[in-house]
Amino acid sequence: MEAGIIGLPYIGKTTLFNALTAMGVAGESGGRPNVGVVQVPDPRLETIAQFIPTQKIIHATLQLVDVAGLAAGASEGKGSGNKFLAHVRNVDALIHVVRCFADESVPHLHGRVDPVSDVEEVELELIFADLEVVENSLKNAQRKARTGDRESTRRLEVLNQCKAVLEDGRPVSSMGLDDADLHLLKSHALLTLKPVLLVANIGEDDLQAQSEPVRKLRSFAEEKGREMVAVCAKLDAELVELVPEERAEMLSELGLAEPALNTLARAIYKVLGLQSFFTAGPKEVRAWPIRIGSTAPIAAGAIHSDIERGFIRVETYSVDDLVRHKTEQAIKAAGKLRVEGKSYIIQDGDVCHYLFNV
Ligand SMILES: Nc1nc2c(ncn2[C@@H]2O[C@H](COP(=O)(O)OP(=O)(O)OP(=O)(O)O)[C@@H](O)[C@H]2O)c(=O)[nH]1
Ligand SMILES: [Mg+2]
Repeated sequence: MEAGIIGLPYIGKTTLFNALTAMGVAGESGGRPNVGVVQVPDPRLETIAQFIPTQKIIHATLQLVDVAGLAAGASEGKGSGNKFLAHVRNVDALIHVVRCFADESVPHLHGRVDPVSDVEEVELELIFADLEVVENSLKNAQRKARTGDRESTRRLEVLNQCKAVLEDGRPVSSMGLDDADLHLLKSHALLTLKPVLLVANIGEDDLQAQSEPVRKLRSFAEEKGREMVAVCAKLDAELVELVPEERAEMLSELGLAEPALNTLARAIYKVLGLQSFFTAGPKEVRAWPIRIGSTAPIAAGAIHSDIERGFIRVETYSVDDLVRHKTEQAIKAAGKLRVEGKSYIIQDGDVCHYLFNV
């Protein structure tokens, strides 16, 4: 799982990246992106390990890519050729950071804090970047379509529709394309097809996220049905410097429930439509991210393709059942260990033992 951090310049992208990855890198200055891997916090893993003694706990991981701020050309009606967007072409989701903090000492690109127009400006840049990709692909697609095969003909049609939509200032995600058409577009890695999480970067003086700019961004997000969370990148960058006990103390002093990483990881799962199931044994207790609605064999594919291919059945129970009954034997004795077949839809938090044969 990989997410790219994007937004206008000087809005706290690298500060957030540092806070999340605890890497403390200086900045990427338009060249190579910062790349870091974070563990997705999930307290259920520790809960499971309390009852099933294990050598190690393995969290799901999220790879983060932090690129330079987007040079804005969109407001003048043209894309500014933000080449480094290439670094986020292959991510699964975009984390779009939006400045909501009001620090006078940090210059704002347009001299004012206006999150909604900032979002629109960045999204227009993404649209321009995709338009360039689509236009560059059209010639090739036209040539291939002349052979008359169905797939090539359809690809040309879809690319032309994309071009029209992008020229109209709308993202390709708004087209409601079906899976077959999306598959045809896959190799183009369009940015405006990616799920986006809006992250309001709030000031240290506004930890409850009530300032005018955040409110505006929140109502924009609600109106458009967009996912948004608020975090204070600067505060979190300071928090990661502390030892865990001090961190917890400072969080509660500030009246905050959790660090930004927890908030963000949950929101990213949501925009990607993901959930986790677990495997648990003496060697490891591990979280596996899968798409919501995955059947038992498809979910098994996250562990190993052999288990998917040779799937026989899965024995499963919930973390709550483990807490209640304390051992797998007791879960079984209480009739709470379920044996499920290949059409079973894995539920969030299922602990699974797969039986397979290859
Ligand atoms: N007051 C305040 N300042 C912040 C906050 N987040 C970031 N900053 C400051 O804003 C400045 C820019 O932060 P960066 O994280 O480098 O911004 P960026 O978005 O990565 O910038 P580019 O990579 O140049 O596009 C730094 O001086 C940060 O200390 C915040 O939540 N509050
Ligand atoms: Mg940066």
